[in-house]
This record gives sequence, C-alpha cells and structure tokens, in this order.
Amino acid sequence: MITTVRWTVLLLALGFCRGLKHNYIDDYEVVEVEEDWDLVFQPSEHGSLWPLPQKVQISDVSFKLMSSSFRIVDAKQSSAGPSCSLLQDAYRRYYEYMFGSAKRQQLYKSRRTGPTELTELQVWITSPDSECDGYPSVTSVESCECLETFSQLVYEDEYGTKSINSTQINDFPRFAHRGILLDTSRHFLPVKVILANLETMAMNKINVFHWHIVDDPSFPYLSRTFPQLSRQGAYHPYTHVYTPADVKMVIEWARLRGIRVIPEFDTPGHTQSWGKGQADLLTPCYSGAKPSGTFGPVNPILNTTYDFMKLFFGEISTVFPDAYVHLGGDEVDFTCWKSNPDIQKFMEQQGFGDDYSKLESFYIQKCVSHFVATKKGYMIWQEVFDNGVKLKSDTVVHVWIGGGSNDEMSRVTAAGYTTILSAPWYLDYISYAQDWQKYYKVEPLNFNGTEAQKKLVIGGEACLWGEYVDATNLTPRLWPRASAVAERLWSAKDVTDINDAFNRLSMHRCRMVE
Ligand code: CP6
Repeated sequence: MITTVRWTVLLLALGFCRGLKHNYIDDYEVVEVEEDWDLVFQPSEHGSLWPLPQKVQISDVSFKLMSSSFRIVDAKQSSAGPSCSLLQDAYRRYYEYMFGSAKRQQLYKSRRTGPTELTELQVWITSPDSECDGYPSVTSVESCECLETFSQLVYEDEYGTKSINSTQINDFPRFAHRGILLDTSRHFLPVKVILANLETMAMNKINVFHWHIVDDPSFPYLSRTFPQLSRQGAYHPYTHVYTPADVKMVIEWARLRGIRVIPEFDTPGHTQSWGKGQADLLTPCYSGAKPSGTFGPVNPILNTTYDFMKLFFGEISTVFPDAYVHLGGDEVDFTCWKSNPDIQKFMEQQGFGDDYSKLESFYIQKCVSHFVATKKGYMIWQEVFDNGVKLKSDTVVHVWIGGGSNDEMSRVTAAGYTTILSAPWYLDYISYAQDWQKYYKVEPLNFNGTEAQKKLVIGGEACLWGEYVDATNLTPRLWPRASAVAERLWSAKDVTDINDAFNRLSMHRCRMVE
C-alpha cells in the first residue's frame, strides 16, 4: 500500500522521530521526558487518513486510477452543476493533486481502461441550495469534504501507478469551528505564505482562519477609510501591508477551500500601532502631573474614540464577508489608565471606584452596542466575559487561559454563551520532541457541565502567535503540530489511539511536505 518513494521519505522522517529517551534542562531543572514520543512507524489499517473519518472501512479490493481516463464529475442527480465554479475548481485542484500537472497525462493517452480501473468519481451534492457562490459559515454542511478524503486514499506503487481501495466512509465533523490563529502583526507574513498555509489547513479540514491581523507592533491592514493607520503603523507602508486586493485574494482562496476568514481587530489593549496613524485614539500616560509621552490602551473617555470605531468597524464589516468579527478585548494593562488624571476623574464620575475592569467593560459595552449596526456577530477573548460585559446571546467567547480542562468553559457555557477553546493549543509554545501528542490528548468537553452546556462548545483554535514566527519558520512550526488539533476537533471522541495517530500522521506529514 505504500510506495517506495514514500517509504524513503518516511524513514528519513523517522530518523528524527525515533531516538532516545533522555533528560533535558528546562528552567535549570532536570526534567524527565514522559511523553511516549519514541513511537515506531507501522502502517495503519486506516491508511494515511487524517483527520480520521467518523466511520471508515477500507477493504482489500483495489482499483487502478489512470490520469488519462480518470475524471471527477458532477453526479447526474447532483443539485450543483457546471455553473458551480467552487466545485469545478476543487475537481481541477484535486485532480492535479492526485496526478500532478497536466503534461504527465499525455504519456498514457492511448491506454484502454481495464475492469479493475476506477474511471469516475461522481460528486453528488444533495442539499437543495448549494453554497457555490456564498461563503462558508458555522452552519455549512461539511459531511462532504470528500474530495480531500478521496485523495488521501489514493496511493502509488513503485512504478508510479495510482490505486485506491474500495472504502466505505460516513463522515462529518465533531465540532463546527476548527480554526487556526495566525498573527501578522508581530511579523508580517507575505500573502503567498498565508495562501500556502490555507492550502494546508484544507488538507487538515480546518475551516476557520482566525486572522490576528494587527496588534501592538504593526498595523499591516490597509484601511480605505483610514489609510494613515497602515501608512504610519505598518512595518513598511507599501511592502508590509495587506491591500484591499490582498485581503480579497486571501478570502477567496479560503472560500474555495471551505475556510472562513475571521479577522481580529483587538481593542482596547494591544493597540500601540493604531496610535501612530490616529491622533488621540490612545490614552496619554502620565508620569506624576505631566504626560510622559507614552501611550496606553484606547482612550475610553472620548467621544471621538467611538466615532472612529464606528467608521472603522463599519468598513471591516463590509470587507470581511464572514458573519463574525473577533473584537479581542484581552490583556488590558491598566497602568496607563490609572496614571491619567482625566481618566481618574471619569472613573469618579461614573462611580467605578478603583475597578478599572469596569472602565474596560464600559468601553467594550459601547463598542459592541455600536457594532450591532453592522449586523455581524462577534467573538471576544474570555476577559470580556469575565468582566461581566453584557453580550449578544450569539457571542462566541474565546477561552485562552488555563491550559487543559478548565473551569472557564464551565462558567462561560453555564452563562449560555457559545465558546471555543484555545487554552491547551498555544502552538507558539515550543518544547522538545513530539509535543503534538500533548495537543492530541486534549478532550475539549472535559469540564463540569450539563449536556446542554457541552453543546455550546462549537470547537477550538490552535494559536500561533507571531513573536518568534515569520515566513521562514511558520510552516514547520505549525505543521504537523496543528494537525493534532485538527483531528481532535474533527474525529469522534473515542479516536484516541496515539499509536494509530502516529502512524497516520507520519504519512500525512509526508503528504503535506509533498
Ligand atoms: N497577543 C495577544 C498575544 C497573546 C494574547 N493576545 C498571548 C498571551 C499569552 C501567551 C501567548 C499569547 N501574544 N493580542 C492573548 C490572547 Cl502565552
């Protein structure tokens, strides 16, 4: 079932994977490595499928696939036809993915088809209103990510002949929201790097690209309404920005692969770069009685702040088609607010006492109430919920603090909010050896709560923050580590066999490298 070529690649990879259990130094302490990471590759009964389908039965009956005769076509009964460019594009992509570029096809042009040859993959879309021209959403029917699965079943012998075994599959995702966060502020990521990783996300059936597009260090988003934000706030005003055309390209590339793009414009903290192009947006910090010349979070006491946010998020809601925008709200540092006499006065007037989280809530509350006009839903980091902000009932609370199973999930779902989990999946944290196993072993519903509460967990996201990641190391840091999260969020709860996962993941990794 496995080609010589693949075996060669695998053995090379295994050279790294195998090795010795030993001690290493971590924070000046000798730590015993406990992960069972020295697994030895054996072919899995599930081939190289990743993430594992809900139900799969691979038989011994195999069929040959010839590039000259094999076609992916619409089934006669399909509700989607040739006008569905999304599907036609996927057929072309997966054909090339399985057989390589068009030139090689010519070689076998005259071959006749044989009895054990598979000549057609018929794609039968049964939902009446197919989502060809629309954008994917949290309610999209995904039971047919079948082209990816089909292509993963195709294997090659040593002469390059492709085959596929007769296989029964019934598949659907366990969680609807399966995301990856990329951070384009700490380091700018060229569009082609983003596109390449969207392609890899599709190979892992990841369906949300959480685009943490701006933050303290830089503002690469080119706003039509406020072009000075990136002109002043980007690392470079022309080369390190995402133009409206770039953003469109990313969104369309993602759409064709069934991936939603959820942008995050994080406020009121993490906004240093916004202040460079927008006067009076940030709070002036004080040193004693005088402004120190430095700035803190967004200034929550000025009307001009809210006028700006209304216009800015008005633009964002038209540029990004997804039904959700991430409004951030994490890690607000109160030091600067505390130092500013105007803010102190405002706190007194409002009766907030010394509780600056009330001021933060005041700001977010005003923002979200303006945001309602955009008719979009919003996601927020967990602090916003923790601070007691009144949120729309369809708000998604993003849990990121506390590692593995944690009480925050209980609290958020007890309050009736939908939630996604990132706390155990911080891929910017690196450690020795196969840490994918740590991500793989997470059970997202492992918290105290009723069945109704568990239903509110719509998925999770692997976060790759960009402090130490740029175009040179992003791909190897993300893959195959994020694949572990992808399978946890797609496959059935009882898919926990680490050996089987290792065997499939080894081959899946080779496929991604290819
Ligand atoms: N940037 C932003 C970050 C982080 C967060 N928000 C972050 C915090 C702690 C760790 C990793 C990343 N770099 N905007 C928190 C959501 Cl360990």
